[in-house]
Amino acid sequence: MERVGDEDSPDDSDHSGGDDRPSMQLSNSKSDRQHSTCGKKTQLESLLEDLGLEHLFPEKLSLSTILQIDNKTISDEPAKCNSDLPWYFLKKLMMVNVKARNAKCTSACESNVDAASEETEFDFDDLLDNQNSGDMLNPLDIITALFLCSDGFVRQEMALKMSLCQFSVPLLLPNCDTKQCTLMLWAMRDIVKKYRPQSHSESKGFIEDRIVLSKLPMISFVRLGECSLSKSEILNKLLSNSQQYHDTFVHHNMECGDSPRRISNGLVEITWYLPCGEKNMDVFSEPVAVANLRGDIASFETQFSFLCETSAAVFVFFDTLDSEYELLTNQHKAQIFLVGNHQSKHFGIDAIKKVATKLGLTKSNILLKTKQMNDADFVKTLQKTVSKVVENSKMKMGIEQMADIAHELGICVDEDSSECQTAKKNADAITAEIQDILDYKEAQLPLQGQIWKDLTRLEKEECRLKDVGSKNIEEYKLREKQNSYDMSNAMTCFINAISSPGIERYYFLKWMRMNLDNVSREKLSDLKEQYKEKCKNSENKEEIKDIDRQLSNSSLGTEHFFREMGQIYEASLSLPETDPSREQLQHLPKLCAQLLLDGFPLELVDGEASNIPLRWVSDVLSQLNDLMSSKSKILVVTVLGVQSTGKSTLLNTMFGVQFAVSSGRCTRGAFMLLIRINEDLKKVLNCEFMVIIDTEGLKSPELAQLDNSHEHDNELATLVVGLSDLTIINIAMENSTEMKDILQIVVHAFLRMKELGKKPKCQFVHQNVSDVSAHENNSQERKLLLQQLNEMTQAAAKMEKKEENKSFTDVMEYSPDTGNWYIPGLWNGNPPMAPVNAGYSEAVYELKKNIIQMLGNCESSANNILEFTEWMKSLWNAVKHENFIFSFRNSLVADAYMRLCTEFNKWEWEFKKEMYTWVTRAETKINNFGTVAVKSETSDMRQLLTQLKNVACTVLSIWETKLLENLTEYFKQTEGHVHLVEGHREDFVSSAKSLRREMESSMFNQLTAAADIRQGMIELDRIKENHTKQLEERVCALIDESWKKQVKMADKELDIEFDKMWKETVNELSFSKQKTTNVITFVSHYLRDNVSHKGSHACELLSQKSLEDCGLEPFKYTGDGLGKKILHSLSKWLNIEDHVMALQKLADCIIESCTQILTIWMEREINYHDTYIQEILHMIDERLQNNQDVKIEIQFEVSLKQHICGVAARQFQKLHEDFIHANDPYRCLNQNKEKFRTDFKDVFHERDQCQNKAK
Ligand SMILES: Nc1nc2c(ncn2[C@@H]2O[C@H](COP(=O)(O)OP(=O)(O)O)[C@@H](O)[C@H]2O)c(=O)[nH]1
Ligand SMILES: [Mg+2]
Repeated sequence: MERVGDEDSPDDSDHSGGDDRPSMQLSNSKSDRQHSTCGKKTQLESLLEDLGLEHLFPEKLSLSTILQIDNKTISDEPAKCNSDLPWYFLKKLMMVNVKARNAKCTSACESNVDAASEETEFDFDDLLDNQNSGDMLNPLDIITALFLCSDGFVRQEMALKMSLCQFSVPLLLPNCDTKQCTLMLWAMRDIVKKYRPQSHSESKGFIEDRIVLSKLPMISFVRLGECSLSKSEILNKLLSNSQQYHDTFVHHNMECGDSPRRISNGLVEITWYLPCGEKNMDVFSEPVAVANLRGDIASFETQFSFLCETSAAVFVFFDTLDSEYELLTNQHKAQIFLVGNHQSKHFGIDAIKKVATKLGLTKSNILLKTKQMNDADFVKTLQKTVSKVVENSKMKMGIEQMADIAHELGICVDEDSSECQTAKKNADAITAEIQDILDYKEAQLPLQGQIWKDLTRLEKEECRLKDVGSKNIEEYKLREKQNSYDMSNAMTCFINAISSPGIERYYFLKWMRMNLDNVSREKLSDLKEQYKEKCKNSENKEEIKDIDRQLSNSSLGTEHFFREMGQIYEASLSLPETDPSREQLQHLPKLCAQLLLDGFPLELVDGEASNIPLRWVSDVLSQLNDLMSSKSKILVVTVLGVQSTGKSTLLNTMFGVQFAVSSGRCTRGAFMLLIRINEDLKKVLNCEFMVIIDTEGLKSPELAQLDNSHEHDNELATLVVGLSDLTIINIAMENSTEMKDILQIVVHAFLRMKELGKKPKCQFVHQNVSDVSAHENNSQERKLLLQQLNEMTQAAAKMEKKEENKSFTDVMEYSPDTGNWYIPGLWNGNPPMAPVNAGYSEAVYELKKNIIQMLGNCESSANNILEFTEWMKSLWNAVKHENFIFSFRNSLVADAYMRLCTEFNKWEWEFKKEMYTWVTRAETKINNFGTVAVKSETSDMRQLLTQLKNVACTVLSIWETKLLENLTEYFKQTEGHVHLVEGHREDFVSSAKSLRREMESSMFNQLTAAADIRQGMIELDRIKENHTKQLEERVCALIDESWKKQVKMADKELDIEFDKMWKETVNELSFSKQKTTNVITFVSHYLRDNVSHKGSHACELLSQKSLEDCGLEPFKYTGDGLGKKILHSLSKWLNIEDHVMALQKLADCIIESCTQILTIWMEREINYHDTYIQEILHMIDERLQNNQDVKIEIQFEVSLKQHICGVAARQFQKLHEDFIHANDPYRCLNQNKEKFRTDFKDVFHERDQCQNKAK
């Protein structure tokens, strides 16, 4: 269709005037000469060769290549030769640097300048000899070449970043060799724009849409023949608002913009004007797409036809309109506007008239730049015309719809490949089923719902010693339940699709991601609207909570599918190894490992359940290890910060990755991804991969209302900081408090956990600070920050009895001088039309270089993936053990809570002791019941018991009231941050109440037991008292009988007779046998309770040894564990010796005291009571606390308590058994059995003899 070969066509760069024509000609002829020397090489080939890209054509450049970190990443060196240019452009573009297009080789121009300045006598002709030699490459050529060489995913990335920079992006990509062009539909699919048209400006609502789906009017700008107006520059002015000019399109007056275009003629670029809803700011009040064709429409008829078919209007720029008007009259669909320059030499009004009549154009369709007009005036006129078109146009079309038109015109679409189409079909099949997201998740992704949350709870409870024992069965049941689900339709499709070979799976994942985003966006925007509405009125707490839940429920992304996959896999592991449905899933970890290696993120922590699917993640990582060369070293970088403070944006800018950016979802969790380090940097960094972890949903206002929010946030933060070699702490001024809260808990948790043998490095990033003097001005603030961090570290250290940690830097590696980065705001101007701020990109780049440098100098805690996995497991285990601290907002609250606890424990102890004394007295009363001394009061034991119980209730009530009053009093005081725990007040009130209930039932039991014993004893006494009489009666009867029968009773028969009689007596007894209990379990319980607040390490130590095995040998403290680290240093070694000895002394002392108390109890012949072990523990605590001489390590404390409790438990058991033994009426009676038997026989013989004598 095109009539003229490009090589012959005159240069058609847009340029503003004819003045620099000669140089253009010159450069053109130069490049022509070049071409002729190249022989048979085509134009495209020769350009690609100049750029060093020939090996990547066509479409061979992949994301993994451009994302890897190499020498160029950290060197600031400018491009030296043409083959540097594409990489220079890509590097800058990936970091959304708006200066990316200003790529130029330094060698050429600098040498010119240098030469000129050195020469004393210079040739004036040089001044005219433009530096723009033929070597210079037009940025459009570089962009076109890169697009031609890139695969679909790089194209998407480039288009996305270009649109963030507010650069125009290719719509139709030409191939100047084949004359074929391609519609860049896929490439633009990732672009999502937010804007507010006039119609929404009242409500302050906005539209967020994937731009290829938005139906917008398109206005196209093309050139016919020569034109002295710079079309692109005029377009840029047209699109810029008055305060801020921005180069959307590359134009002639830009750096290298005047270099001849070698391959980019026929390129159609597109950009969008999107309003912000401010009348005074918006150039157009409604959104509009603007397309720009490079080159002459006479040479690119296909492109022109396409534009005429798809646009609302086509503006044709020209100088002369002689023969070409047929080209214009052939087209029908779009409105045609003629734009001419009256100032041009070639301008002829006659031709215009002719064309206008032929096309039936009115005056408004013809715009001429007259002599009286300057550029600004002209642009104004143009704006007015375009506005009118936009307002009245019915021709609105999304880019997706343009695909059909493209096909009709023989234009390819970049989505035509079968891989892309199959992938789309597969993805659509899954997402088309989604009606209601929550229902969908329940039906199709059931394993991650309540079951997974229950499993999580179970795991944590087990670790936190809340509920021991039943775990395994319950877990098994839950896994069984998971297995009972057939794999859902959606999951079957999903797994099949990601198992597809080659590039198809990546297309599929991208389609899924985009489809799901579209669905979620739709559902969530409505909920967000409601949320905002409800938040205005803070009364609606419940409703807000409900919307929160819905928001959380309504988010759906690919991570949910992967999460389900993980659960299916984990559940299958509980099946027998040969089970077909288990075998079927064995390949999943490998699949995911491959994806990770290709740069896809893996969900590390599922923030909704706040758990790591450990088996799944470690199997994936172990497969990853197999895929990488086995010793591949890694370094871990994490970003931490409050929700929506630009963390993902920061990482994406820094590493060119694609973490989800504020897509309106409310997710929580941590994702990791891998970035390859190129050969040239491996040595320097001493690692082959960088692991980047992004956290989501921390302190999210939407999630804050949900239960366990603090706990989940704190767990997540602690885990990721612990995992990383370097943590970027992202702070935006407005929410620095929340970040400080989290940091406190992280530091606090670190102090409690033994796992961390290293100090995590951290860097603070302050976003939205743009002043050049930021670093200077904020030194005060930095000091303050550090001071606050120090204070809270001290508070935490004090609570944990680790006072050697005096400052934040004792726990984390941080330098106030080099550890702070000030990053200006992301946008330069007002979104949506604002490009990314160059200052942002540059500042992030500085940070990136610094981070990489720092990592080069750091010793990694985990050297390879396997170690990382192990490290993660043990860290997570520690986090799971750590329940106490995570539930607080910050250390101050935790501290205040602890204080209250201590107070409360005191009151509780007092209460218990008092009740114990009372009960002991009551017991005495019961024991004395029926004896001569106290005969008076009541004669009935049951009556006495009831009486005592009534009194007990009164006493209990008095003490309960007292406890509650204490609590009220406590909350009245102003010191000690009492207000911080106001929220826990109710807990303590109910604690008091339940304590009373507990005491009541325990006291009643005690009284009843004592009464039982006493009753038995009374009966026993009665038996004893009566036994002589009874025996005599019985004996008489026997003797009578034997006389009657004339037989002599032998000893044996007497025995039988007695046994019969005994049995009858026993059967008549009203009391039963007393049972002994296992005291050791009670002791264990109280010991655990006592230690449980001392951190995960303490709990772990405790669970390592059972109490039965404790205290069997004399206590000997070796100081194991603490000595290991510093054994090598002799002086310290000696200190340790001293230290250990001091501890041993203290222990001996405490043990001695305990032994004394125990001995006293043992001598008293009383029954065991729970207060005894509590008293022992109290005493140990007191002694440990009061000791001033030695620092107490947790290992020491735990093992000492275990020792003492072990000894005590055995003694108590004996005490208890002895008591029962001594006080069981049943037993007492039995003890007397033989005596009775002898008595019986004696009486018999005596009587018998008497009888005989009498005869
Ligand atoms: N004004 C402004 N907006 C930003 C800045 N950084 C990020 N954003 C925007 O804030 C939103 C949330 O960013 P995102 O990276 O998803 O935050 P994350 O939740 O911390 O990961 C996005 O729409 C960003 O474009 C910034 O420095 N200034
Ligand atoms: Mg994020």
